[in-house]
Amino acid sequence: MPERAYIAIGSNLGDRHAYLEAGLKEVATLPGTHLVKLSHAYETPPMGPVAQPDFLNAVFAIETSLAPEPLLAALLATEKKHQRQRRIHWGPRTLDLDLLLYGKCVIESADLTLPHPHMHERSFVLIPLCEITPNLRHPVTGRSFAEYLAALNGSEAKAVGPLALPAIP
Ligand code: PH2
Ligand code: MG
Ligand code: MG
Repeated sequence: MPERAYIAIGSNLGDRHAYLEAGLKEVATLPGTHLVKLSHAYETPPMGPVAQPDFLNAVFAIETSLAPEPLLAALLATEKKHQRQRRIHWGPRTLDLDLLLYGKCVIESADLTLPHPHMHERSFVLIPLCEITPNLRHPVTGRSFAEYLAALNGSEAKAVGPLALPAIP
């Protein structure tokens, strides 16, 4: 049975818009996969301890018949293809693809934690997520992501326009 998965995409190096569109297209055209929802791109100040350029962030939903682990492997392979280098933890990156949710799956393995353990703390994830699915709830806590977003203060993110949709084959 295909499942709906939510993915956060981000970039803060080089042509950020082009990296987001390339990453989106590659994920949306994986085998057994299609795009169902896509947020605007948002310009967001860097969160965390590393001083670095502003990010472009977005969230999209796919329907996929890939299982969570092969989907994660495909996301990491796509990051790698786009010159993603893992030198600084939480440092600048050309392309970041984070698996947020896979249906209502709860997984805690060495490589994969679902739901994403920090998604409900990050306005750069919650703002685009709530744009595309305002009523979605956290599968473990049952709390809506809109409530998590409302509880954050200083949630700064500016919508900076649409991303080009990949051609649907
Ligand atoms: N990603 C990080 C660290 N900080 N800040 C913003 N605004 N957007 C991100 O995607 C982001 C971040 C590590 O993945
Ligand atoms: Mg990541
Ligand atoms: Mg990330």
